Amino acid sequence: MSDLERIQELRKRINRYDYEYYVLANPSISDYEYDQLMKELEALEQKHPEWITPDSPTQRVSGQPTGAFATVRHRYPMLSLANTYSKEEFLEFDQRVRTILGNNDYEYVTELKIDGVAVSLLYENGLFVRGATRGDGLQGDDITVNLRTIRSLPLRILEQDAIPASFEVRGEVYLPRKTFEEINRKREAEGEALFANPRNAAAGSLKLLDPQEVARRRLQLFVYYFFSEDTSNNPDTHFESLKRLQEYGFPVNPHYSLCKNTNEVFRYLDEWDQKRQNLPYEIDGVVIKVNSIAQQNILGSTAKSPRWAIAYKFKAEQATTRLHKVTWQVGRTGIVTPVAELEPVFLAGTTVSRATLHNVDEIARKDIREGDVVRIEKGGDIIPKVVEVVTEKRGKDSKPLEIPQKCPVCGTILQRIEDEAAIRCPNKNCPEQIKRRIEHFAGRNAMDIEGLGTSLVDVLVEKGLIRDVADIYRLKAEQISKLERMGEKSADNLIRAIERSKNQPLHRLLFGLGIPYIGINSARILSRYFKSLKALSSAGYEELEQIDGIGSIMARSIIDFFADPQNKELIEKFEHLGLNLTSVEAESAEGKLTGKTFVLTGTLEGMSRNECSELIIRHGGKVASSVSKNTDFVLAGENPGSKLQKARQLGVPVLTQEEFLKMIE
Ligand code: 1X8
Repeated sequence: MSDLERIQELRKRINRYDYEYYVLANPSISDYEYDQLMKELEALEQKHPEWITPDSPTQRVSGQPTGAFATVRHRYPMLSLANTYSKEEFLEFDQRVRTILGNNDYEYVTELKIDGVAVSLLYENGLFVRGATRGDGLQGDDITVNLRTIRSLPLRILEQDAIPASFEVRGEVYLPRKTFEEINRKREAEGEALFANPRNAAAGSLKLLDPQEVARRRLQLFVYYFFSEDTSNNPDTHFESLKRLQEYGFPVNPHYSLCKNTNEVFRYLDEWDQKRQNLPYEIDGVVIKVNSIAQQNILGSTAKSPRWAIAYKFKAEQATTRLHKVTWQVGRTGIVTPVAELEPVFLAGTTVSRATLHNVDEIARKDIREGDVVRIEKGGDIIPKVVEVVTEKRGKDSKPLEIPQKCPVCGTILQRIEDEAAIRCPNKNCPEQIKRRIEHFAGRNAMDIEGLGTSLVDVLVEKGLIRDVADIYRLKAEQISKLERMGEKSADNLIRAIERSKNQPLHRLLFGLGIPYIGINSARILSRYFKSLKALSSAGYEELEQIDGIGSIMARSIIDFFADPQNKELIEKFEHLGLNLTSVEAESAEGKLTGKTFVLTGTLEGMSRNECSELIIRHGGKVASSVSKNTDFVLAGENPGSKLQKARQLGVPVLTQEEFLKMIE
């Protein structure tokens, strides 16, 4: 067999195994055998780079980060669906269908409505050639490189007798709940803003400009439409379309059902309203489609949506309660956020007494007032939100809510931030900002001072015992033990925790400073590069910006931070107080793990990934965020992610936590 023939055979087999693994969740070969095939293919492609084709399984993550996405025009407009929220409304839809068709002779297909991001996928001669977002329905963004990273998306469809020369598939890219939670956990650890729900996270991921980064998000796909201009061989019904998509190797959500009448549709709706909590991904309703394609064509579409399909949306769980008061919270960066103080009410498993009101625009739009009865819900968001005011229950003397002009804590005139609907207290010395900055500094991912939480920070600042983060290190046990609910023992413990924190590695201190846009990872990069706080504080913009992983916004933010005299002074105080201001990494680089690069995946027992990274670095090793040929070991905990798969493909040794701990014993 020639190399070319072998390459072709390997690709076909690996694509088949990917399909079994990612679409059917039913692999037929061992990981080891898979790895051997992949390695062989990689070696052959290295020998003959001119034969690398886009459908090769080695090419899922390819290409350099793009500057922006090209705009593409959809062949057929991507319509949205009309929504209904009740069975009565569905019956009205059914009545319209019956009137237009002039008979009772039709069936429906019901499918789950995936709460994700709609995409269009184009295949030519069986090959995935282009993928796009919906955009405005007529044209969207070309996100082909990002879609290729989705392992269940066929780069080439499974072998068929006859395939149309060209066809389009539509579907929904989504994030399973678990993956979403992992992403948010990681973001929280790195001090990045959390995604409100899996859909936002999926949308944000698809818009990333670096396919490597997209691959790490582990997006998934379900497809639900098939279009082809080759009408000779097209399916007659939507049901057959779904079957065909499955035969082609696409991931089709398995819970679709053929319904002969509206009662069967209702049964499906009730069933999934019940069962949806147990699905590993979020759905926001059910899509109901007329099954026959000929009948779909008779029904046609309006400018906005087809007349042969409708979305039945589930209601988010809601409750009504009284809004006693709106409080305005000042964060560590000065942003002032409205919070609704509610009469406690039970909702979706927990008692709720506060809800976010987002920002001032939101309050104006909903005309929310103190004393109102409001409807709240727990949607995909972590914190419940106020949906609307029950205006019928509003008292006669109710007055519109006043938006504060001054900071509720320090009285400084608030500033409106353009484009963000946010208001901000510009006074960096606002007591509330000071408190929240100190709390952040003492936090788990920063200096990790155990016992110095929200309420103690509040008391210490209010009593004038601390005014900035440096003051923490001047506290005396006698001062603390006198405070309410603090004894000598807890005071001693706190002093010891404070003392210990002086030796925290530089990147934790850097992160703790709360420089805007600097998360724990960028703090690590800076620490490794500059090796001392002094060196970082005197770095110029050009030098900062050229560092791998530090962008121009971060560079600007760092410059601004260290230009502030108060922050300059802070560094001097740290020095006098004996805090560690240098990176010890360089000196301690001799250890059992010297020269070894690790990648962590999954949940570890008894330590966070962050703690584990520090352990590796302390022993002279390095930690990278993605698996490559330069990775020496992948350390896999519980529920490892795609990094494990990648490690296997590249033949990188995978360690259990136990094996890893033995290495550094
Ligand atoms: C949107 C969605 C559709 C389906 C599932 N999830 C969605 N989010 C489906 O048809 N199974 S159809 C659709 C649309 O046409 N806008």
